[in-house]
Amino acid sequence: MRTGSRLSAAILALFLAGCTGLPAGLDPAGPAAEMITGLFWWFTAICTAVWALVVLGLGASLLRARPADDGASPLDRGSARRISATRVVTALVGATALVLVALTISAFITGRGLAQLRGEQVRTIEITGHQWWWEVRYSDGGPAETLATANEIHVPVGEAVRLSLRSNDVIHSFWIPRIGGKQDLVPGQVNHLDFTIDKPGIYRGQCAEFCGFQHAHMGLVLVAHPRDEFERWFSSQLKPAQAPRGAEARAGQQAFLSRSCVMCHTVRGTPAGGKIAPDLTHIASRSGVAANTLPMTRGALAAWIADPQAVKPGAHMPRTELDSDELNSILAYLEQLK
Ligand code: HEC
Ligand SMILES: [Cu+2]
Repeated sequence: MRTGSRLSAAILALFLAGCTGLPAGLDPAGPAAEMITGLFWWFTAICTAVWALVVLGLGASLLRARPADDGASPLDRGSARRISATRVVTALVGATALVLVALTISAFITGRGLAQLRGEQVRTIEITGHQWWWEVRYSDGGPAETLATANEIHVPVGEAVRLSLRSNDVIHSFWIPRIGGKQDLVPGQVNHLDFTIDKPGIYRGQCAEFCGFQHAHMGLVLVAHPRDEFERWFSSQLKPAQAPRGAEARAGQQAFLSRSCVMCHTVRGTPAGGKIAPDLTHIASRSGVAANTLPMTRGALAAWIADPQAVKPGAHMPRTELDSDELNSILAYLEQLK
């Protein structure tokens, strides 16, 4: 008993010390996530009740006095007993079926509710999964309003958003626990995820389907802004890259454009037009490097560019031999791409 109570005290202490607030999956930030969280609690309540009843029944049958030992074999105890046992088993099978039907119906109702949220869809954002980063494209407003970024989705709060999800290679899964359900990104198919966010904030997400070596380093963030702040973000991202300021940054741009970087990366406003890697036009405005594997600092950028394979072994960016002047100038250039 003493060990038991110590164990539960330890678990409680862990909860109080280690967790601030609920786990992300139970802390919804919008209607879709709220519905799913509601369903989770409903399932938990029903399953807890069933478990408690089973344990009570088990306890009761263990505690019940045994029939007096009259020497008869247990097999030919009175038929009245057998009939009551049949009734009990039938009733319990019926109850089990009822519980399953109730859970199925509630899951169905939640699914319908989620589908109805799709009503007044406003903004579509295209998300493409790549091994191991997220391409994010805004192309609702025609060619003049099209932009691409990576590993960061910006949305206005209170506006219905539809993500159209594709994959460039293998199956990935999009999951930001606080905004709603998970959805797979399947090659050759377009899936959708609809949501609205109520509170401004930064919501962390992660690829949730094993997709190869660096799957665990395929993080993303969703930033929900008040509408005017979102409009400012959007119009600053629409602009082509700033021209480099200062001799070092100019040398950096030259180095960037003369190296293999341009084969894979785009920097709008320069000849760099590679399409198979993250768009770097406003790289310095993002909060993370390499699908949020590292924070956006000069040191992290340097580590990544000097040797991507040391940071993220297997990532589809090869190591480029750069001398330290070249590396420093490229860093000076990229840091200005706000
Ligand atoms: C063969 C294609 C290729 C070449 C060449 C290449 N990159 Fe990359 N780069 C990638 C890919 C793919 C990623 C995304 C890797 C990941 O996160 O898994 C990436 C990521 C990056 C990032 C981080 C972007 C972000 O938003 O997280 C930077 C910065 C970067 N590359 C700079 C460079 C520079 C500078 C060069 C030239 C010295 C270069 N790259 C050459 C393919 C390439
Ligand atoms: Cu993955």
